[in-house]
Amino acid sequence: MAHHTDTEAAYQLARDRYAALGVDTDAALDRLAAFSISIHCWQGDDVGGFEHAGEAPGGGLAVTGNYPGKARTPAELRADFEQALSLIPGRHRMSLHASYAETGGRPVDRDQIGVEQFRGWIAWAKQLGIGVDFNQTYFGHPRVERGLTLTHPDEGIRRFWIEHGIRCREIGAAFGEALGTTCVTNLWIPDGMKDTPADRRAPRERLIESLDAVFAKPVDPRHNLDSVEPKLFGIGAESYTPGSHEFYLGYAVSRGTLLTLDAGHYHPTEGIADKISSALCFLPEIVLHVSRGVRWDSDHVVTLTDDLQAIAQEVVWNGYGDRVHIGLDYFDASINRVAAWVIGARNMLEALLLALLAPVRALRQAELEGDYTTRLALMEDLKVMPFGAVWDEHCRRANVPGGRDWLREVKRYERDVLGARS
Ligand code: RNT
Ligand code: ZN
Repeated sequence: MAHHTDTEAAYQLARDRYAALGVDTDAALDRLAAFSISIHCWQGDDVGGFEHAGEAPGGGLAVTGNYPGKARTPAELRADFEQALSLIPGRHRMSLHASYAETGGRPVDRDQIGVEQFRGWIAWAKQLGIGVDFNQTYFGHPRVERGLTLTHPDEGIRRFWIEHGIRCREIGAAFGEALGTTCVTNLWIPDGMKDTPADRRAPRERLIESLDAVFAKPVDPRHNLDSVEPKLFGIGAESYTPGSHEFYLGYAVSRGTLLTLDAGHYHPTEGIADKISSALCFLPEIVLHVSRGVRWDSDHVVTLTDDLQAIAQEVVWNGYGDRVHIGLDYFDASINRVAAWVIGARNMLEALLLALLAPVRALRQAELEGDYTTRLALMEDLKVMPFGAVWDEHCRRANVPGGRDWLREVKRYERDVLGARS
């Protein structure tokens, strides 16, 4: 492990290099510390939840791998999450799914859940001092019939899922109120068609009706904000999804909900970075599900790709920090799950730091003057700046291992804690 003085010495050199570019690294670190990432609970147990152990989520969500040590209970999931948090600089949130309800051994169906099933989560989050975001769970349930929920032609099935949606907003508001920080409740449905539909219109019109019923009752926006999440296709829904991008963009703008942009939900070369400033021309706030699509999978662990950097640049360079709720959404069961959390969250923060360390004013000045040569040259020069030294200093200030030292902690946790699970 690098001695603290080495980290600081490297930082001083880096600070001077950035200062020469007109970038204040200390200011960048202060701004980075203010970012709060909503870290998804579902990486910890392969989107399992606690309703019925061991069932695949379905709904086009495929989790592959069987790395040992998966969390089997709320206590284990919380312990693993806390372990991950201890290795991620900053103060972050948890994004929880309704399927993580604690029903105390008796079945409580999705149209029956309420805040009682989430008291344990509220108490835990309160004690940890973290905020919670919430998600309706429209998958992994027998009433997802033919892969359909809120768009199902059967009114009874729609009604069941509408009731679920309503209850989740109430639970979200309870989280927000109890924890003193607004909960964003995110609605995504798996509905779609494997093959060419004969009717693209009716399911969308049913979806509007269902959503309007879910969102009918006003909820105090200080406690809960609603967001809707588009997707273009999924496994088993290759030909049509009623809840597409245009559909939800129109819905969010007309109804005043937030819109969730998931980086894995678009066509392979279609990033979400460029959608951010467009959506925010018409919506006050949006949610990001930062993920990494690889071919047909939308949910690989977030790595420090150009796509991720482009997302962070849009948020930082446009001053959208207050209007964009950054969340993570991926699941990989083929590697240590705690490490998967840590890697993705640290990469998100690293991307934000890279964006904070760019001389935006100089870049934009060159652009305004039509000097695209300078703009390109500067953007490329930035890639070889000593960013790692600034990141390590950030970790040091946050009392979190820098570089790859965090991995040693994960390995120790795997040996001592995860290894004892069978
Ligand atoms: C699915 C959506 C959705 C889920 C999680 C589990 O494609 O991205 O957000 O991944 O809610
Ligand atoms: Zn998502």
